[in-house]
Amino acid sequence: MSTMNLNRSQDEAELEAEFQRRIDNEEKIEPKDWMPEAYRKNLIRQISQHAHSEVIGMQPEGNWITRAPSLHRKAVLLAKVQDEAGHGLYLYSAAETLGISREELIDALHTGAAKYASIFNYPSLSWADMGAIGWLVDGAAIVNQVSLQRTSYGPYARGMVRICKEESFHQRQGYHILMTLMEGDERQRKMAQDAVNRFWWPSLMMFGPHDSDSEHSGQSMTWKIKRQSNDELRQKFVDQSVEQAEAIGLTLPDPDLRWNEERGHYDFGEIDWDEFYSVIAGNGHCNRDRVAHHRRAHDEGAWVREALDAYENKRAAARTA
Ligand code: BYC
Repeated sequence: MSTMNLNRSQDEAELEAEFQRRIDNEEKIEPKDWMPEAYRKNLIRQISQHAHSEVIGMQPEGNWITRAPSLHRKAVLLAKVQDEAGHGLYLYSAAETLGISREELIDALHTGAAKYASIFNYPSLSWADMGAIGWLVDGAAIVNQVSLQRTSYGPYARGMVRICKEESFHQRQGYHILMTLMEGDERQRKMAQDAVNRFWWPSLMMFGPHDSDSEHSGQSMTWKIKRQSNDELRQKFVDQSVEQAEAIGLTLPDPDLRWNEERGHYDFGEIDWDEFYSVIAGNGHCNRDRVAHHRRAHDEGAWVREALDAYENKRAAARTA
């Protein structure tokens, strides 16, 4: 190794040690700070996939806006779906602070290079699904995102604080839909139970593979990108959901679910990991439709982006003049 290269790798090692010291001290890393290239790449991966999930996640609920059972429910659902677009915006903006463009991020979604949460590849078949999505999907997202409020990258952590406030409203509106159906007639109660039966297991999959199979967890925990492991967060979600289900008379579709006095947690059955890996590989019920729909909406919005650019150029020209 030449002396110049040796000096460079020594400098790099010192910078990396200082970086880890700041992380260990709970300091936030900000966009202009030095960071290892692998930290930057890992964050772009996670934040952009998080953003894609928010935006693709608008589709299953968007499907029911025109069929909401009352004007009140329609207004609430519309506001909720708009919030998801906002979450996508905060997250894309946070990813952009790491030196990647919005076009590159969207392109990765369209080509399949970037994933989004597996749950959104399941269809929304009934009005009760709006309840199950709000209660379980947003509920699982909150458990994960509360933990991410303490993530080491400043813009991501701050985005999470705001997102969590909105998610609490989302979860309550979902629970309220299910509660109302459970107070209704036999058909309505069946509809609510059927939605929970279909969304329970995919919600548990939202937390990712078991810790022992989680490729990124080790490094992400050292860098405090992740603060709690996939299995820890999944357990927390199961524990909170059991009582909420019981309170309104719903049953969770898992015969192995029971309180474990020794552990102080609920035991639960094994997730169908073949299904999980098949869905994240692109073979879920809705993968192709979700991405095709996003592509179409993106293409149809091209004129808006062009108009914004033209306006910005005009303003810049006026400033120069
Ligand atoms: N779905 O090493 P692992 C919402 C991938 S939206 C798909 O454990 P990591 C809402 C993983 O990406 C909220 N893929 O990864 C919106 C990796 O593949 P790559 C969404 C998954 O990153 C609208 C591979 O499997 N929340 O609330 O350490 C309406 C190995 O996994 C999944 C977030 O996005 C999955 N479920 O941990 C309603 C949270 N799980 O990237 C509601 C932010 C794993 O190497 N993300 N994979 O190709 C995270 O916290 C972490 O990325 C995860 C995974 C816990 C999801």
